[in-house]
Amino acid sequence: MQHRVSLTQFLIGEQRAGHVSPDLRLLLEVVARAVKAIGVTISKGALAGALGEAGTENVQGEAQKKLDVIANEILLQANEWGGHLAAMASEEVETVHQIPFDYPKGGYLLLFDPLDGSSNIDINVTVGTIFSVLRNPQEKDKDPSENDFLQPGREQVAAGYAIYGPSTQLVLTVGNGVHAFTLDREMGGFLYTHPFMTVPEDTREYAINASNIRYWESPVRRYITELQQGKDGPRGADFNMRWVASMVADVHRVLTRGGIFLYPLDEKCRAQGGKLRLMYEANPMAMLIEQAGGAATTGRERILDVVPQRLHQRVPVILGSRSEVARVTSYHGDGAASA
Ligand code: P6P
Repeated sequence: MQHRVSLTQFLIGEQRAGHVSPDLRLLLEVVARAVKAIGVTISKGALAGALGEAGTENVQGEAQKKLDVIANEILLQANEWGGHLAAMASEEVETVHQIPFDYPKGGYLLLFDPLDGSSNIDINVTVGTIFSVLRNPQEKDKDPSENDFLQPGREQVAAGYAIYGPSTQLVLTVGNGVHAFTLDREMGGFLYTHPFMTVPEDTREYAINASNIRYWESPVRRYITELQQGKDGPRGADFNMRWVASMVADVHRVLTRGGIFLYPLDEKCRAQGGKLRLMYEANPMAMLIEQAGGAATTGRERILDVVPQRLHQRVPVILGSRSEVARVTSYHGDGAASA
């Protein structure tokens, strides 16, 4: 039987190579245990009485699914006591979640979308958990403020996601490439299955919610129209489209076989600055994509260079195969950015 390296062995190797500190390694192990627990609850579906609406709204004004609330609680409770974190921030919680006073604080900030794509839960389609790790700029024993979280994505020390699909996988970067681990349900541990994932430079596959075409800015309308014209159009080749409406699933496909994922600025979300959240969706996914050789922009600037103004800030997201992201971004630079 093939011997597979465990997540723990991988992280100890990264620590010995100087890519992670002992505390960051332990933090990532806690996150891995939390997403295993989330995956177990999700896999039970209706049997756990966990489907359907929670009857509450999150800070985004979105109706929460029961599993949104459950996943959020699992991550908060798993990470409060370990001593690796100074504070946490969640898509489901308006303000910074401070570490209870009777627990020690550590040097990191953890941000997460506990259950991304939860509108897919009740139809049994792939969902995920997205997380980002920053250094705490605050003195050790002071409660971090929201401002302490407002660091550009290039400051992240780790980023990743769990994808709850036919298999449960943990996809992770600590700044030394992108690596994926598959959950061995019998042993209950993540095993190293995908070393150094890379995004092909070119692609013939794109992902966008095409029902928004009338709301897009002209550079995106131009780009998508050219793809739809296929070999008869200026691109001279046919393209395929996928849209799961679960960012983790769509980005995992890009990381696995290439592609370009777009949730661009449109007239519906212009007032909010975009649809997807910068701190715990766009930034971690942008770090993963760049670490895998791809690119990630808002259409106008590199996502990892965006200076955050608010914890739940939203941004346009265009990420994936480098040549396609460069093309769309260049169209925005053609001065045709009017809607
Ligand atoms: P739409 C899920 O709600 C999410 O935040 C992302 O995971 C996903 O890419 C996007 O929104 C889907 O948005 O407008 O297609 O439902």
